[in-house]
Amino acid sequence: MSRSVITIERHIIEAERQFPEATGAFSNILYDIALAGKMISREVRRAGLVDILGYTGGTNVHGETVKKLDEYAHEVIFKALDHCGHLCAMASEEAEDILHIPEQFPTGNYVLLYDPLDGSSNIDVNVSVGTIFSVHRKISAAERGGMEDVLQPGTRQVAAGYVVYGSSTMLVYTTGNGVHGFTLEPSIGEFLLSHPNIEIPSPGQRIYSVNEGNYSRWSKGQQRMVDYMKGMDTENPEPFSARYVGSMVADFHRTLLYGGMFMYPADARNPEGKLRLLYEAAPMAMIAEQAGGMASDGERPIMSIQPRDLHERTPLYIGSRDCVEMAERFLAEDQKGAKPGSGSAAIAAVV
Ligand code: AHM
Ligand code: MG
Repeated sequence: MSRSVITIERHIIEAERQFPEATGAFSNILYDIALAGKMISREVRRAGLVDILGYTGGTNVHGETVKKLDEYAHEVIFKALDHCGHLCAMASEEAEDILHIPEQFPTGNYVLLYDPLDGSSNIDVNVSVGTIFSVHRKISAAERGGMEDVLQPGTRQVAAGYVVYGSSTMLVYTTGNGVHGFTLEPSIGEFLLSHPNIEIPSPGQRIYSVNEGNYSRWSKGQQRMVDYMKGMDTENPEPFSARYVGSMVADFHRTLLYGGMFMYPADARNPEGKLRLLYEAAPMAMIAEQAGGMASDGERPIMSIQPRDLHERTPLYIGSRDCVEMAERFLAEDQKGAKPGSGSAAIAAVV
């Protein structure tokens, strides 16, 4: 007997029925994000034709000026949601300031934050990229929203998700009731439930994911942890595997399904790390926590950080609970000024 097919629309409607007081506003926001994801997916699939079709930021063969794909993705999401009447404002990694809903459209009680095309430098070499989003409730009295509405800590997110444009296109999201993954069936243009109730394995596969080219700029604790995971420490003779795509959405997606840890630490050149708190770290932290994993800046939960700036950065350690706890222990050695190698015995119990 064939299994029943659950589209993302059906999944959202069934979730909404559990809340009789729901107005449907929140569900509409999620549909519109899914629609924007499909449109971006279509263009990413054509990115190999970049010299013919454009998206170079320059001029195409017809002599027309064309947008870069990340600018296109930024606009598609804004335009898919600006008129729905459910948002009072948006903020995008591609825009310096808060994005207000145009005057001609009604406003609503939510705000959307998004990174339209994360890892976009990978497009030209046919490597996976992704869109990341999160939704908050409006908290200010301003009809068209204000900074207070977009600068909220991760704990106040009411939904978070991402779309990964990989060998297939997948949308993964949470509304605080587990994490669910949908794969785009291109012939019918629908996201179908393929990964219900995703849980990060813990202990998961022994995989670490980091740009190790920055090793010389890391703190001692960070260096010792990676040495430990590479089996260079007598306490851990069994090395982890290393995997690093360089697109956070792809690296996080693997971590969500297989376990292990993705990190983008602080380093001497980027003392706050590279990734953005609001557009990258906080949404993924909500997903990780909902999947039974953990996300930390090395000391405290990412979800607890009160943002001060729209484009604030944070170090990030995210994945299986045991791995992220291990990271916090190694990094705590930096605070104590411990000597190299001194923490490994305590850490060994965790892995
Ligand atoms: P972007 O927002 O400019 O695309 O940068 C974010 C990306 C992440 O997807 C990825 O994890 C990271 O940058 C890779 O950085 P690096 O090249 O320093 O390893
Ligand atoms: Mg990004």
